[in-house]
Order: sequence, then structure tokens, then C-alpha cells
Amino acid sequence: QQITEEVVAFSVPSYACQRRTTLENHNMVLTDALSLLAENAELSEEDGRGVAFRRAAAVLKCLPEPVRSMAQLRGLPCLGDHSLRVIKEILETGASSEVESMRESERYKALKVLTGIFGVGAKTADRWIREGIQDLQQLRDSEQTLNRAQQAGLEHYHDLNQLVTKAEADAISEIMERTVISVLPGAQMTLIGGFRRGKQTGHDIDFLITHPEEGREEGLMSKVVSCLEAQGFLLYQKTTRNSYLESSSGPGRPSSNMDRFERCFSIFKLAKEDKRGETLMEDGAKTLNGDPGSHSPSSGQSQASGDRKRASEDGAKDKPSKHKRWRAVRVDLVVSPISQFAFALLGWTGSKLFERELRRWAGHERSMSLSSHALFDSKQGRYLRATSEEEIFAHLGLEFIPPSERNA
Ligand code: DCP
Ligand code: MG
Repeated sequence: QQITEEVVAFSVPSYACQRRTTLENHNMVLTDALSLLAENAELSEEDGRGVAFRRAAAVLKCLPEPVRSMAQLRGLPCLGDHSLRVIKEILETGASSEVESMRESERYKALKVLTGIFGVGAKTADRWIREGIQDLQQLRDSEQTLNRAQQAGLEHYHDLNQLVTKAEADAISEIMERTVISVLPGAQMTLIGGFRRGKQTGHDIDFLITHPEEGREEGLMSKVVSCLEAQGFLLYQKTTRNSYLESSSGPGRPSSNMDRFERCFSIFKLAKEDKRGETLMEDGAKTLNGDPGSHSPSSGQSQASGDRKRASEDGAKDKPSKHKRWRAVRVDLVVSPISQFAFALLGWTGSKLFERELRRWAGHERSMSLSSHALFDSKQGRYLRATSEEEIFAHLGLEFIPPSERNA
């Protein structure tokens, strides 16, 4: 006799911003495979293909149970032929030959290692590979000229490729909070990015800073950075100034998706805790109130002059040291005026795909233009104000999705 299993097809709305995607993923094997194809496409600067695989992975991430048969996927959005082929092979054999051979390919491995250096993107990595550079040692042995970010990236390679834990994020939050309030009482700081979505690890820590009185946030970034630097917390920093109002395309309609807030990309020097829970720093920067200036990190000297130097001059400093009592952590800071705070909060909480889908929804389904600064309604020809994320979802005609369910 035959046992016929009832097949209930899943049903999923097509935009990721219409769905609730928690961190509980019942289809990790499938989504890991599709994410790897997405990553490889992005590393090869085929962004269109990258997004297609990201969308396919996101659909599987929000399913309530593991996929058992192709029939269950009938009618699901965003699953193209290529993705379906990969899924089918994994369901039948447990793995995708395309994904496995990509994972093992020299080119993929080299792109991974080289773009794993802070400050190195797909273009640079591709150029180096064409010049015969496949790994860090070959880069150091080469005569390639590195900019300041890449120098710091190479120097702290090991640390920056270790995931940041929630405990480390909390420790840095505390330092940041104290620093921000000390330079501007009343200023407010919010943890954004993956940690706001409830992730337990991340590749960096992201903070959004504002002040409840419009305008008081002006000049805040440089004060925060100076204060962190004086305490010996920064191994590297690069601040980009706010250019929002200078934009030729006007507020709310940025020419690119890059945000124009005052922003600081930094590498933080985080003391490791000893057994008694006391923080340790090998050069004495014990607490926030410790004597400032006496242990200034390398960022000071590298800023002065000679922004570029040869890879070989960096030596093998990324090697983990037994005695090192601190570790390097990537920290991003964004300052927003309070009038744009809700948009900044929504725009910087992620995930990256969720953000992309929100903007696509706004444009295609509502004739609106959403950025991390504002929401412009083209039909009404005006900006729509909002003081909370809830209001922005309402303007967009979307059900509110809390941060913990934006893990698309
Ligand atoms: N973001 C953006 N535009 C940029 C950079 C980031 O809109 N140019 C948004 C989307 C991200 C969020 O900011 O979700 C934070 O960026 P991250 O790269 O730090 O991403 P996550 O924090 O989500 O991931 P991770 O946990 O790996 O840090
Ligand atoms: Mg992050």
C-alpha cells in the first residue's frame, strides 16, 4: 500500500518587510548554501545575482519548519530557477555540488581572506588576486600600498575576524554611554545593527547617538571621538562629516543609499576581563577615569602624515598573543539630529536585506522614497514626519515588525 503524505505548501508575502523573521531558522543548511552563493556573487561584484540569492535565502529563513519536499515550495516568492536547483539537490543528497566546489575554490578562499581585511572591498581584492596575491603573507611580501584603514585592518586581522560577543557589546556600550554623557549631558545613545535585533554575536558594534534638543548634536561626534582617544580606547578611527543638506538631490532623495550622517568607523581597544571580572589593559588604561593621554594608541601617530605605506611594513602583528590583555573590536558610530532619529533608527537596525526591501516596498508599492533621514511621498509631494519606527511602518502601510523579527 502507499502512504500519501499531505503536502501543505507554505505561504509567504513577497517583501521581507511584510514578514516576521526571527533568529530561529529551521532551514539553516539551505539558507547557508544560498547565502554563500549570494556572498560569492557580491564578492564578484554581481550585485543583482547577490540580491536574488539573499531574497531566496530570506524566504526560507521565515518558514515555520524545515522544508521536506519541493512541493512545499510551490508558489513561494523570490525562488528563481537557480535557487530551486540548489535546494532540490540539497534535499536529495544533503549538499549542493556547486556550493561545495565554490567553498573549496582558490578564488573564493582568496577573496574571503583578502576582503576579511578591514578596508578591503571586492574590487581591491580582485585586483590583488590578478596580481598574484592570495593570502596575507603574499600581501605583506608584496609592494602593495595600503591606505590607513587597510594598515589597521592588516595589523588587527586576527581580532577583527573573531565574532564580537553580546558581552563585549555590553562592555563597550557602557564605555560609550559614559563617554557620550560626559561630553554632552542629556545625549542619548542606542545600540543598533545586529545586536538590536537580538543577535548574540556580530562582526561589529553599531551605535546611534542623538540629543532630544534639535541642533545640540552638532559637533558631538568630534567631541566623543576626542574623548575616546584621550582615554586610549581607539586603535583607529575615521570620521566622515554630515553632508546631507549639501546633497544635490535634496533631502530624502539621496543619490545613493549611503547615509550622510556624521559617522565614525573605528577600531576599539577593549580590555579583556581577568578572573575577578576586573578589566585589564597592558598599558594601564584601566578605567574611563584613568589618566588620559598617557597611553595613546597608534591612531594618533598614523594620522599625522604618510597615510599610505607598504604592506610589508606592517609585519605579522595580527598573530594572537598569549599575553595580550586587550582585543580589537570594530565599532561604528552614527550621530543623528532628533528630527531624523526614527528614520536613522529604522535604517540602521537592519538586517541589510530588510532595509533594502523596505526601500523597495516604499518605492514600488507606495511611490515613496525612504532613507535613513526621511520619507518622501511623491504623490503628495511632501515629507512625512515620524517620531517613532511605528509611525514609519504606518506611513508605509505595513504592519509593525519589531527589531527581533527583522532578521531577514
Ligand atoms: N546599514 C545601511 N547602510 C550602510 C551600512 C549599514 O543601511 N551603508 C545598515 C544596515 C545594517 C546596519 O546598518 O543592518 C548595520 O550594519 P552592519 O554591517 O553592522 O550589519 P549588522 O549589524 O546587521 O550585522 P553584524 O551583526 O554582522 O554587524
Ligand atoms: Mg553590525
